[in-house]
Amino acid sequence: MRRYSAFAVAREAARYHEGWARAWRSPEPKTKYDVIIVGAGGHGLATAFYLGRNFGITNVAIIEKGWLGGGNTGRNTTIIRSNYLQDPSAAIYEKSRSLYETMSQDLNYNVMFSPRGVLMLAQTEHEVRGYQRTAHANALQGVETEFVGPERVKELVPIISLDGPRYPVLGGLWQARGGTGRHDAVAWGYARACSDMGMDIIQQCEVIGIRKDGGKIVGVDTTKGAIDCDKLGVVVAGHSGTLAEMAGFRLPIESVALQALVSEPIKPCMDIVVMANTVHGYLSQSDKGEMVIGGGADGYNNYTQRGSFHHIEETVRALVETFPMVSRLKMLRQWGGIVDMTGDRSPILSKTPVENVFFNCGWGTGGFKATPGSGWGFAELVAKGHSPLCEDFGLNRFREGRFVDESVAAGVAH
Ligand code: FAD
Ligand code: PYC
Repeated sequence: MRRYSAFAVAREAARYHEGWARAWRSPEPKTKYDVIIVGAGGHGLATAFYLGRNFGITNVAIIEKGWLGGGNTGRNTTIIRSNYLQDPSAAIYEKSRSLYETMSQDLNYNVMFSPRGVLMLAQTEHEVRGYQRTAHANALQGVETEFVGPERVKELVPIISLDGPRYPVLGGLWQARGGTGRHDAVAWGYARACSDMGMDIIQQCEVIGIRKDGGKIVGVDTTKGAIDCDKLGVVVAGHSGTLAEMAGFRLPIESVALQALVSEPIKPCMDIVVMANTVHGYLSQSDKGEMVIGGGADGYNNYTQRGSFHHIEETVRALVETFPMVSRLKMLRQWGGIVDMTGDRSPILSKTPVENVFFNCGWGTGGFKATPGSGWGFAELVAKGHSPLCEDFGLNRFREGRFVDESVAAGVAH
């Protein structure tokens, strides 16, 4: 793979950009791989990358039913933070946040990580207490956050109205090293590096069956034929329940649509990310100037990758109270993704009842920020059978009642 650099950009500019190579190969599947990863979202690709980079396992196929990064990876609002309450969560999300800091250099691909800071507004007394508790927990975990008062909130976000009629702003949980990243670039960067290591990324290829022999994985059936493997990692977010059914067990997961929208581009007006979890709305400004707005999840299970008007109305109505300027914006686009929700709102990174089949799912509404950390830990689990980062996120926690409860603590109250 030829390295991307300022020199390469200048050279290609001089010859009409005709010398760029394709970023990744599109091979036909081989008959057998050491490891198959199902799902070329950020988490699947990151898993494959760290299998190669950290464990030297490169006879790997990543199988994707659509196009790589076309699932939730390309549909999220790109918020990156690690201000979780429970220790196992803080460990994996902080590992992830720190990997984002060097990701562009590690992948030789500009993922536009922007550590502009993330502020979670406290708009009820309950939220004030909750976020103060999280700030204390984060201090013990080595995660830098602080609870700030309304004056500091106004300094950080001058366009905010502190005196909302329903929910005045009482303070906020501030993580200065949180921020955003370009979600497609994360998938593309990992894909390019995986392809460069000799891994096969097979797009437009749906896994339709999982073959076992004596309780052990043998391979998968796909729309491009049967492919054998020694180990299988399933990383398919909202479709995890379907793949688990193919493998012969059930997962404690529900799939719902979560949606987002963007406004027309406007001049720079907000240089941090703000989340207003009580009213279910979050806001940041993209480099193009669009206001990126996230809303709530559907209240019923479904597999529809699109939004619904009542959510848009609800989200925008709520945000207008706190950000009156939103009322003057035209909205450009809206979309939805299918998120995989567990009861304790924590992920599943686990062995399964089928030998050498591993599942990585349950990231729900908050897995973009976890992409590199999840890949790092899950690769270790697949390669070695255990991983300190994944230990508390096994399937057995649901049977044994050892939940990692982030359902309200995570501050994404949907
Ligand atoms: P995906 O990117 O969905 O990848 C799974 C892949 O598996 C898909 O490409 C799919 O096509 C493929 N697949 C499924 N079934 C099969 C099959 N049978 N065969 C082959 N391939 C298959 N998180 C944050 O941290 N910050 C945010 O701001 C944020 N905002 C969000 C906003 C919205 C609107 C949505 C929908 C999500 C948001 N999230 C956010 C959550 C985040 O996007 C996800 O948790 C994360 O992207 C999941 O990544 P993934 O790689 O596991 O899944
Ligand atoms: O987890 O930070 C998050 C998030 C923001 C929007 C959706 N999820």
